[in-house]
Amino acid sequence: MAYIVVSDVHLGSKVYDLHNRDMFCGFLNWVRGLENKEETIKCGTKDVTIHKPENLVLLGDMLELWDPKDGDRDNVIKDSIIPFSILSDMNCDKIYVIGNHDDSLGELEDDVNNVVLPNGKKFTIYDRHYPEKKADTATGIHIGKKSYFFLHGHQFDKEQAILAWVSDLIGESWNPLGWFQDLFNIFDTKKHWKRNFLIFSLLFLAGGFFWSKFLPPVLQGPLTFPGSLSSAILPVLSGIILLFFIIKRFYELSAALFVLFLGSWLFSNQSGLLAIIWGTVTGYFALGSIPGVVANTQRKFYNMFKATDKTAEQVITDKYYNKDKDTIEADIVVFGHTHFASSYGPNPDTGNRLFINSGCFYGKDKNIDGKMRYANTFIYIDDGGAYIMRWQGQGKIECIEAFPTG
Ligand SMILES: [Mn+2]
Repeated sequence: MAYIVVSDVHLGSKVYDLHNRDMFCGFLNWVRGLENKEETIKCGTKDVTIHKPENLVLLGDMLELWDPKDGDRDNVIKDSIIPFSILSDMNCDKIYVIGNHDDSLGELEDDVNNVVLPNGKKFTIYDRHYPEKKADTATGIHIGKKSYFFLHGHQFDKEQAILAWVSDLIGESWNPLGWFQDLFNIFDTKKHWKRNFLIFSLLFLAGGFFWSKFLPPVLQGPLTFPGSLSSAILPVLSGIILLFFIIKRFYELSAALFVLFLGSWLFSNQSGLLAIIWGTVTGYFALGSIPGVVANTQRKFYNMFKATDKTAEQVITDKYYNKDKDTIEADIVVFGHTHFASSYGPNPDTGNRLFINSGCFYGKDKNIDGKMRYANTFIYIDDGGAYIMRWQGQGKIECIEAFPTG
């Protein structure tokens, strides 16, 4: 049984350099080719043979849905077409574990569950980790003599804890910045948020100035019901028709009628009508610009707390990882998220588990405090052990670290 694990490709990202996408596609093609030709490479003194994997684990942040290039999610689709075409053609099952930058795909967990591709291979999405939890503990899967557990790793971030807590509470993924990102991807907002923000500010300030002088009488108008019975006939009739439409489930019609009804009532009061128009227009420009402001500042906000470039050791020892809360039952925990292919443990800090980080296909190699943080890394696992490896293009592989178990 062989597994290959990759994470953090961030397809569609702003700082995404096409070089990484090309490296990733080249890598996928190489994995596809393992079917016909196994590859033997040197890991220290040992020769390791890389077999065709039965499973390919995509360990999160494959897509950049939080902060795509120009804030435009179309760029994610553009960057994904080629890699996903190759993926669908590969002769192995695909396991997509959701990360934080692609967490909205978690909603697909029930839909994309053992979906069989034309070549007979399966594609499955796991919202949290692989394998899934059974009862209270999550037991790893056995490959050779060891058990392995796969998760993206943002779960170890202190800063993500509040999001996770609220998500657990309401029973669905909660991500306020994702909500702004959704709003930002409305065409008018995406293209004109700066202009819209200017208009919103002007309307808001002018309106504020105006209503501060006229607010009391304005509120009196729309909030006082018509006094005489005769003037109540029209609203009552409209109400009955409205109720009829709601019962018949003509919701759009009901909504339109309600607006008309409200409008005609307010029409008798000029300032009330003006307030409605002002509120609607100002609201439109607020929605058409504030998500742009948020979407364009969130990167700076996130960079203040980001866990990127942390080694597996830093994740554990900086208390990003809390072993007392850990319910994972596995010898080896494989995670990504920090973009730093590295390992830590087993020792008491790690609950006597080995932690291996799959690194990334993102950016360039970088020397960080004397340690190389490589781009374009992956993990190969088979019965003989686990290996952190580095794709250098053109079929060139280098072994970074080996964890023989056999
Ligand atoms: Mn991540």
